[in-house]
Amino acid sequence: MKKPGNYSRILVTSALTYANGDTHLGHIAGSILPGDMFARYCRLAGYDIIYVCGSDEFGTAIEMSAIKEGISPKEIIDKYHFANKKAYEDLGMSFDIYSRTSSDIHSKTSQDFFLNLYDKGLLYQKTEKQLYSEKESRFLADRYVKGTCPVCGFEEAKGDECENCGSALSPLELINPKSTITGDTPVVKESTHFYFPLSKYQEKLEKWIDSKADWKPNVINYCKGWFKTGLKDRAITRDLDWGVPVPLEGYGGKVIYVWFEAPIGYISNTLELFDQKGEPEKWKDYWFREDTKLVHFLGKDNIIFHAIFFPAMLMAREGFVLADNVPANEFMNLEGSKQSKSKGHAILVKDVVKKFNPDSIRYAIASNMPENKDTDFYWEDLQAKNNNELGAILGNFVNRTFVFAEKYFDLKVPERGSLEQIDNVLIESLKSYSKRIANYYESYKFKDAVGETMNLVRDANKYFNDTQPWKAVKDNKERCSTIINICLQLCHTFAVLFNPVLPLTSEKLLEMLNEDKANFSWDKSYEMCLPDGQVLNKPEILFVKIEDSQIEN
Ligand code: B3M
Ligand code: ZN
Repeated sequence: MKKPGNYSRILVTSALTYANGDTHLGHIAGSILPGDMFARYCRLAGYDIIYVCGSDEFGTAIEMSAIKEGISPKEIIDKYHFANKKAYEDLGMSFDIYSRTSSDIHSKTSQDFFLNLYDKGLLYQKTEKQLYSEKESRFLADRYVKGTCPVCGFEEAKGDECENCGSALSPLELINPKSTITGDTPVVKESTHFYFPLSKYQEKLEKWIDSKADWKPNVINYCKGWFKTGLKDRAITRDLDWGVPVPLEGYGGKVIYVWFEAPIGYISNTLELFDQKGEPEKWKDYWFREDTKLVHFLGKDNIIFHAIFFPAMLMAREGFVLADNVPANEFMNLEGSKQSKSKGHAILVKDVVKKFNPDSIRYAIASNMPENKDTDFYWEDLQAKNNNELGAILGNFVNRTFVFAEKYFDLKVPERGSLEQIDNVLIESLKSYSKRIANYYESYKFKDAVGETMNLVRDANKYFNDTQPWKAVKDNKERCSTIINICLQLCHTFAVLFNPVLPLTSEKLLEMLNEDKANFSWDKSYEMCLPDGQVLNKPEILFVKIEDSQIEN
């Protein structure tokens, strides 16, 4: 295995998707696609890498949706866990495990984590005022209450977060709070909860974040904003029935706060993965060794939990590796406004994969990825990217190369004779392209990686046009043979370099090239891997044109 820099292995996570609705392109652009592209690149680069994700199945977000759908929380997570798992598979995501936080292994891992901190005396109890609905005879935790954000005045802030300004809130901070279920105004009652002393870790966290010179400025600025306000200790239990029970006698009716246990889902997923592999101890290599590179992919609304809260928990737990990077993305909105499953303003993955080539969807998102600012998804962009780039540039190059191979060279790789300058210039450029694109992936610049890969295809098309094989085939067949040989080698290059974003197309190209998987690595992406005479398989059209009628609402 190759080593990624000073590390020996890589652990990649994508934010666990709430199993309370169908996953949409906002999730894909924020945390899922960047995680998958990075994981696919790392595998091709020869690193020891695992990629974990799964369903986030507790918390009031689940309960709210269950109430809205008139089913139980258990029914809603079973409905959407499997629906989202399938949606990700259909969109070509390559998790090593996609598990769920309602699993026994997750409950045990979360409770052990909680007890470790409790036994070390790091948690303390505090009786505090909570919002209580007399009508519903329940405490209104997190999403059970909404009101006006005290920071930005947004009137639809939730009890645990304001999606408008990204602030982490607690229900009592809301102005004019109302129950999200009944709309009634809650009263204030006392309740006792366990607290995690987050404030005690501020200094350590600041030092740690200061050491992250290569983190995205938007992530650093979010963290510095919270440091400036001053980190407050956080209640890590709730008066709820739906959740991981507090593992102590006398705490019935209380569960562990979802944002305390959900990130532990990355650990329990890793545990489960190696249990499945029959190597039950191997998970420790990924979580307890400092030469593990841990990278969290997520949207900006989850930065506080992945760059501050979870790292502080791991510092308290001791012995766990901390994130090497948290390259959070901004939002990909839908034609101007944030995608939201609860508001029904989203493009659902399950719908879009029925109508369009999954690779075209991946490519349209990746080439407009919200890496440093919000971007917008427009159907016209999907059509343009598919027709004018994937079809007209990549598909066209592959198609005319294979047409020549089939028509004039018996669908075999023709001999590569003596090279001319135009051949050498292109062949020599492959190594620098491969290195540049690798650097983009290594620094989470997916938009640049995809753009540069397509630039190479533009060069390939120019090579095809400048060498004029349609003329050479008449008056210098040997020259034509060399040209088509090189164009087929380029198809191998594209099969590798496009794999992170176009996995289906990459597979089709390998099939058409009848290629040995041993050549399928980043290091071999710029080599002339196809031997003269290799039998090719019949070509297929890689991208079908998207017609206007297909994108009209
Ligand atoms: N379920 C994503 C969200 O806020 C949240 C991520 C958990 S990652 C541990 O929709
Ligand atoms: Zn706000």
